[in-house]
Amino acid sequence: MRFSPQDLKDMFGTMVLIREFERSMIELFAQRIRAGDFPGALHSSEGQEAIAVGVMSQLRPDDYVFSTYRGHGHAIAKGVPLERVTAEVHGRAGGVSRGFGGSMHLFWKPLSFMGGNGIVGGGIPLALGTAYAAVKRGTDRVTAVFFGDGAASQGSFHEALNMAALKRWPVIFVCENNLYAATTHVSGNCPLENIADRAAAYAIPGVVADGNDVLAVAEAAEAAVSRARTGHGPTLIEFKTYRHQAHCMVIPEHRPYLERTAWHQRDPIERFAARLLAEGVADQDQLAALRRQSAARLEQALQYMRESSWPQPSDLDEVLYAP
Ligand SMILES: Cc1ncc(C[n+]2csc(CCOP(=O)(O)OP(=O)(O)O)c2C)c(N)n1
Ligand SMILES: [Mg+2]
Repeated sequence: MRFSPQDLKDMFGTMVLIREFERSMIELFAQRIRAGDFPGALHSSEGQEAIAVGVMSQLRPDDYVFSTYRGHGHAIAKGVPLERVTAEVHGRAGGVSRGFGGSMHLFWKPLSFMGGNGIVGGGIPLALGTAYAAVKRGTDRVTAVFFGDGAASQGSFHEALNMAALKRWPVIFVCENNLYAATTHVSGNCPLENIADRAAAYAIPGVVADGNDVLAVAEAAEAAVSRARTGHGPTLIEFKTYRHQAHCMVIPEHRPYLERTAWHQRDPIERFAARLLAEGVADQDQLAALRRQSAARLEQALQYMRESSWPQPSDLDEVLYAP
């Protein structure tokens, strides 16, 4: 795996952009809720930025990605236009789904971003569809599907792993194990220490990696993508991570204070910054400039969102039915 200094700086900038985006969305949603305008649910991926950026660093623009309801980072890292993502989260007509989808339903066909899903584990079986289509059409496009630790105890997960393994379909199953499914600790729904150990039941590789280290994520993804692309079938990767925010804005924080502070010490952005400095890839001034650039980029997108109109009921047909 080789990254140029510019690649590494771009990855850092994208991680910062995702974090700025998530923080800004929480703030804007809170303002709207206070004003009596309920904008829907919001699930922040703050703390999990390294997984989105590391996995996408190994995918081509034409590789398929299935996301979750915690998917802002996946969309941004895949390269979905930030203006359109921002507008969608706020239900504006300029959004990727014309404002009818909101935070959990970001789709962008030009980059094969196959969308979020409000159903826990809902994207997992869908990923088999694009993987099968890629094989049928004789292409080498791979499919990556993201899901949580809770989703890995859904029936859909087991059926999909079984079938993808049997058919050797090109799927990368990306489990973001942030230790909790809403308020349930992972030990309350999985009897194994590692979710990745479930791969053994389907005779495919099961890999555990540090989800707060973007380079470790990229390395694990690289091996899985290469396997999938060369016809050797699926891989299950479990990334250990932690979300910085509560499950969503309407469920109060319940996780132990000491656990949260311990994980904050392993923040993926600060760790990556320290590494870039230690390896001489960037100095403090350059990192500060990258942070400012990401903030400015977000400001541009927020401006687009504010100027975007609201969707009209008459536009519904167009978004519901294919031409
Ligand atoms: C089929 C289904 N069951 C329950 C829910 C309610 N629900 C929404 S998020 C969530 C937790 C899922 O946790 P996990 O898969 O670990 O993902 P995370 O939220 O941690 O990213 C639950 C139970 C749902 N949306 N869909
Ligand atoms: Mg979880």
